[in-house]
Amino acid sequence: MMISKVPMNKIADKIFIEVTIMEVNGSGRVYQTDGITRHYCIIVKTFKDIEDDLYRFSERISSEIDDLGFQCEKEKPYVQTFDAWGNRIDELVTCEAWKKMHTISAEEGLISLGYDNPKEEWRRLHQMSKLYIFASSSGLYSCPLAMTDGAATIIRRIENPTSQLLKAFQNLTSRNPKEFWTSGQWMTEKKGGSDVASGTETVAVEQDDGSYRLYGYKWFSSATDSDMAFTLARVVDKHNNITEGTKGLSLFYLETKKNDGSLNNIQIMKLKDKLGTRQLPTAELLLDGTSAVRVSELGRGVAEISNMLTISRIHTAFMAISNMRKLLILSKDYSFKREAFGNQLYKYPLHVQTLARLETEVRAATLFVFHAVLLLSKQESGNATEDELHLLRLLTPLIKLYTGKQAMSVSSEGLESFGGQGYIEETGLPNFLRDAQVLTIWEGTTNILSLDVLRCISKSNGQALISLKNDVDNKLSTAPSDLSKEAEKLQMALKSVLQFVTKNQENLDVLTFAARDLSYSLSRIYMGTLMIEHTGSCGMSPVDIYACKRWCEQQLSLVSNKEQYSKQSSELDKELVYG
Ligand code: UCC
Ligand code: FAD
Repeated sequence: MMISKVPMNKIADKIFIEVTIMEVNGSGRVYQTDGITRHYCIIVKTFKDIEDDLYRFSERISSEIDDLGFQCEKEKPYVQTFDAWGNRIDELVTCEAWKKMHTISAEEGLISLGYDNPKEEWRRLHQMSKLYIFASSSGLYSCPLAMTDGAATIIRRIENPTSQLLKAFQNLTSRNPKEFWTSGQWMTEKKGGSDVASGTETVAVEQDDGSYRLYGYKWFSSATDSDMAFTLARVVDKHNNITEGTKGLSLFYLETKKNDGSLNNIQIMKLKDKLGTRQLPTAELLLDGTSAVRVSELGRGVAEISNMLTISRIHTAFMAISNMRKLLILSKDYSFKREAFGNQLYKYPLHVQTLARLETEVRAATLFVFHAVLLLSKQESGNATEDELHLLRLLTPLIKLYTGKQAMSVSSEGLESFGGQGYIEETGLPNFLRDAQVLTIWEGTTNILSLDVLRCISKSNGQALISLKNDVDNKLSTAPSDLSKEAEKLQMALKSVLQFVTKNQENLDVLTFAARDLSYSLSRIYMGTLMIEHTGSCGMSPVDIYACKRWCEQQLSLVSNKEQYSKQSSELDKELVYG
């Protein structure tokens, strides 16, 4: 049977690449397509190399990669548990397109770009711009890449790494497809994925040579074909005891295969049957004496692996904006092709209004996510100020949690814009919705990330919020006069959020109860601020002003009413849910 999907046409690709460039640059340029005039921003000279690379890569995406991505969706991975002679082999079988994604990722430097030239402030922006246009066509190969990037960051942070770790780093950041490695990140066990401190039962037994053997059951492993992994386990001391809780968890490095190519005492128990991300081989793994090396101090596993989470959470937000943008481009394209009641869809203001609302969401999200990467670039190149470091720490959970939710609503509306075809598998469209749902779950659920926002605020003694306020004040101080009302609205909303936090700083119960609303409020306020800043810096168009106004029309501060976080509300919530 021939399966055809909605084509990623040249115009769609071009818009995609233009939007990417908009996010990394600063002065004005007009781009016209299908009657829609849009303003984009480019400092061509400074970014000439990046721009050339992005255009070339976008050509490769439309001519080669997009079809491979679709192929990955059609040919799902599976496990061959036994060979013809009954020997247990647990061989993970992936399709040719998936393997080709590995080659492309190395050739295009999708990881190495983030690590070459450590002092170069723009390298992360370059890398992430490529990932932005790659993710939605990658057949979810961007998932192992996210963990690979996180793993490289972990190794780079290790003082005096062993030659084994140095070699792993070289492999993770290689542009040679034969040498390029991917990494897994195994944190989740049956008893807990959010609460790894209570959930982790895997133990590590020290060997005479100082290495360890791991015994346990890893409940989710999404990069099952990876060459290595970082994982958490509890070291068994010489009295055969372990330490419970976070303080008992250490971080381990392991290679998934032995020198002879067999698995490192790992059994692939099964591949998960999932709602979406079906391209991805997500497995349950039994570690039965897996050889590993401890890479954190004893009991510092969670703190260390958090550095990996920072990177993979940023990648998750990239997948969100990449998928939203691609679906929206396809919707816009469809509105010129589909006729109903005698007109093409784009002639109906109500339909265009629906797309305009999505466009506003995607624009705001794109600025939000790219801004975090700008800060990451600064941090890694040693050029970030104290305020910027605090802001990066705060924005990381915010971009992940907020764009994950946006991806769900935008995908749902985006599918609807295709009518019945949005629901039909052969179009390739249902994947957008299926794959969006995971963005709110993996790498930390919305609530867990909201609690991480609180952790960040409390660990910095509130400095993270002060840094955010300074930045918002600074950005809004140059707001164009056409947007002064919106700037004021944003500032009022932030003031009310900060007052709420200050008033309740001693009341952890209220803050914890309000964590999600607080996170949404901060996200919306900061996204509005970035939109105004962006509009001011790239030669305002009426459309940009309109988009800012639209964004600021929504409820910016959700936490102004403290009563909703009272004990009484909590009791009523309970009654409402379980009564
Ligand atoms: O889902 C996964 C992979 C999916 C596939 C790949 C996706 C990428 C796709 C990209 C596009 C396609 S891997 C599993 C992900 N799992 C999680 O995200 C876990 C969620 N749970 C949490 O985040 C929790 O908040 C925990 C586990 C961190 C909480 O644990 P504890 O035991 O309550 O932790 P503590 O005691 O609060 O923190 C322990 C230490 C502290 O440092 P010290 O001891 O110095 O005070 C914390 O400050 O860890 C530090 N810490 C952090 N540091 C905790 N979280 C962070 C953080 N986010 N950043 C910095
Ligand atoms: P739970 O912790 O049981 O959460 C259930 C609900 O309770 C959630 O809504 C959560 O927000 C809420 N909740 C929990 N605690 C609190 C609280 N204190 N306050 C308020 N609400 C709370 N993990 C890996 O380690 N490696 C992988 O490669 C990997 N790949 C994955 C691939 C897929 C497709 C999926 C779906 C998951 C994958 N995971 C992986 C696991 C994922 O990271 C976890 O499922 C996730 O972190 C949530 O953990 P949990 O399933 O234990 O949910």
